[in-house]
Amino acid sequence: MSRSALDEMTESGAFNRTPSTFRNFISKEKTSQFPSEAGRYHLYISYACPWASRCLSFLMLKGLEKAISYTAVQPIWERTKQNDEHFGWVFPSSSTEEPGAEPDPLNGAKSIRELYELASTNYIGKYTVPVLWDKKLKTIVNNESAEIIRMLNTEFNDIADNPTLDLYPPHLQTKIDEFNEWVYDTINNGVYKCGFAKKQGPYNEAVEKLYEALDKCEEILGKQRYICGNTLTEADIRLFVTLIRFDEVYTVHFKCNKKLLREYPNLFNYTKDIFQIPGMSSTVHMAHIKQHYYGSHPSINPFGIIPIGSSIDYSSPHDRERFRS
Ligand SMILES: N[C@@H](CCC(=O)N[C@@H](CS)C(=O)NCC(=O)O)C(=O)O
Repeated sequence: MSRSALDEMTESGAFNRTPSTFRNFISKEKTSQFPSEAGRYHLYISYACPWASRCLSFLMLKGLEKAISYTAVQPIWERTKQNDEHFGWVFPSSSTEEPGAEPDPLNGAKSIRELYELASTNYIGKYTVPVLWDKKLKTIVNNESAEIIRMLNTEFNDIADNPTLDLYPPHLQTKIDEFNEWVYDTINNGVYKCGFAKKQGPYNEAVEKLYEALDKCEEILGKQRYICGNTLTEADIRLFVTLIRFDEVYTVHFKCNKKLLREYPNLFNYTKDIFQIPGMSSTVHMAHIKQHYYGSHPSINPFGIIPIGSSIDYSSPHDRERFRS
């Protein structure tokens, strides 16, 4: 079993992500094991992690900040125990140590690994974020972001400030699912396949598919404001979390350098458009993003140097209002 994403390799040197293990669902049904009560659940995230960031985006967009608390870990992986070699997400010892990161307010855990060990005594697998934690049963409800965002979208509407926003509306579900599957493989996970490849062949294959997919998105976004039409959906948030990291990190760290995001007019303006939706900018912590990737993968960046980057201002004007939404 892999202890970290950097070990998830096939024999041929390709990156192969393993599935998440805690897969329970929160439900608006009062009798369910995990009912959607205000104040009961906590989301552990890293601002660096695209998968965790999509959960935080849903929490913000749905107006659930008062109902579901959250804590961000330190951006750079550290040793999680003195007596073994595992490196992973850790909490700071005080809230002043690293702006944005906070100590664990619930369990006083030192690492995300400790939370997994509290939830299950025989857990073997990766200690990933996001973690959706139940304060009442003191356990992990779910650690799969694709499922967490679905729960946040529908199950908390009684206590959400923005209950009418539906990012997975019934009439678009098939389209969103199809799009997600393709974007996950080629773009969201595609950049990781480029970056973590240990052989030229798997890198070549991943990078070719990645740019084919970006070109296709660029074309779609030349005709409509969002990726599934003129309404914002889950598919946009899932795409956004990768795009916002592209020029600052993936281009250099993961060798996705055929073209920058800002060389794609539609994709670039679209990324700004989504960044400017109220609540979204607070989900993007570029300092954490850069520190994490450049500082946590010594086999890719042995000296941990953070390249200067271009400090793009995603809050600058965009041209997406030309489409009716
Ligand atoms: N399937 C998970 C993937 C989450 C994931 O891979 N998170 C990464 C950070 S971007 C992580 O925590 N990795 C820890 C490790 O590899 O040890 C989800 O989407 O929720």
